[in-house]
Amino acid sequence: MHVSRRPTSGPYAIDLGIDLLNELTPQIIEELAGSAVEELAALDNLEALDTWRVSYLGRRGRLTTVLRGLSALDLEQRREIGSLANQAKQQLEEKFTERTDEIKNAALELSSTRSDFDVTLPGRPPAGGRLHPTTQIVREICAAFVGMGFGVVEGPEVELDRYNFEMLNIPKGHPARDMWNTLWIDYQNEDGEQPMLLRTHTSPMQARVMETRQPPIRVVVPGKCYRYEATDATHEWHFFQVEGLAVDEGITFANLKGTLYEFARRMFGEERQVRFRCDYFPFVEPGVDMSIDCFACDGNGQGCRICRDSGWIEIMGAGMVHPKVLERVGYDPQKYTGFAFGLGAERIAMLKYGIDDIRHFYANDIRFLQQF
Ligand code: FA5
Repeated sequence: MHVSRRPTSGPYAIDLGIDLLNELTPQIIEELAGSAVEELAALDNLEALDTWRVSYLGRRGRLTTVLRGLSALDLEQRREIGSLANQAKQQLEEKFTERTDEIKNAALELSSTRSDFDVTLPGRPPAGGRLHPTTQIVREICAAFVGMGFGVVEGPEVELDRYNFEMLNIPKGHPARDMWNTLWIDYQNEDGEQPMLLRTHTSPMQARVMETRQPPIRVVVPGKCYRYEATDATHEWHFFQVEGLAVDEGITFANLKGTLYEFARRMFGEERQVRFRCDYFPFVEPGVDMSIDCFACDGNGQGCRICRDSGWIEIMGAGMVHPKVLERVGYDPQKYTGFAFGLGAERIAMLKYGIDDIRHFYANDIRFLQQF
């Protein structure tokens, strides 16, 4: 007889208690299948059925082991025993499916005869998770700008004073620092300075992006910000902003207005009107705040809770990038100009969905969250 390269001891021989090369006969396969079918008929629950399946048909099951051992036999034996073993496998699989159905049906019949069990009741749907409303609105805002050719970048939440303030034309001791109530990181460098903080806005990414790229630049930066402030209906101590920055040759205030107007239409509808008013941020000149006409009262204002009778709702700060900011990152302000803007994501969601208190976002009340 042809002697195979396959081991005749090891897992194969141990599982079946025979030497596969010399003792595997058609009779052994018939006996194996016969005892498997007998065992199966005696089983009465799904757990036991699964154990049976693993022990005969599983990866290390007895019949699988026989099938694996076939390659050790010579051609003639392999043909004869192989065909028998495959038939046995098919038979066991069919019997297994039959017995599973029988047991399941029996369980169903039993339960339908019990008076406290109504088989016609609908099942309980599994509780599916979903994205937090802030995540949803941040993605929606970014998608609106991506549709206008902006890329998306992200930056660190623990930031350096240098980027949060100094590179943005706000040196140490400048009164404008009071516009951002800052949470400082409890760490001093060797000069006794406290240089790290939780970023108060996403504007530090303006400098970080410009330092590492050359114009043309068009990016939006979503991210979390932190401020040391008392909370109320429109203020959280942690919230999301989306920053925007565009720098190139020949960018004008008209580009800023056009881009933000288009954004307002994409977020709040085709009919929206926008209003720009002068505002002050040390890193832009001129600086503006942008409002949209109130969609709740259609801009007429009277008795409107959403816009507090004004007809307008402020949604962001913006402006033309200050020449000093461009200089600090090594750009020539004679050659390049740009615009920047920063909006509060939760405030946009509040306007869009009529949410009356920003504190709902992070109170973790499932009744609020599951509405989105
Ligand atoms: C800024 O943070 C500037 N960095 C925005 C900017 C960027 C101006 C680029 C010019 C150019 P301000 O502090 O106003 O500005 O915040 C911007 C937006 O963040 C606000 O309009 C508001 O929507 C949101 N925001 C500010 N503080 C809070 C707060 N405590 N809770 C929730 N949202 C806030």
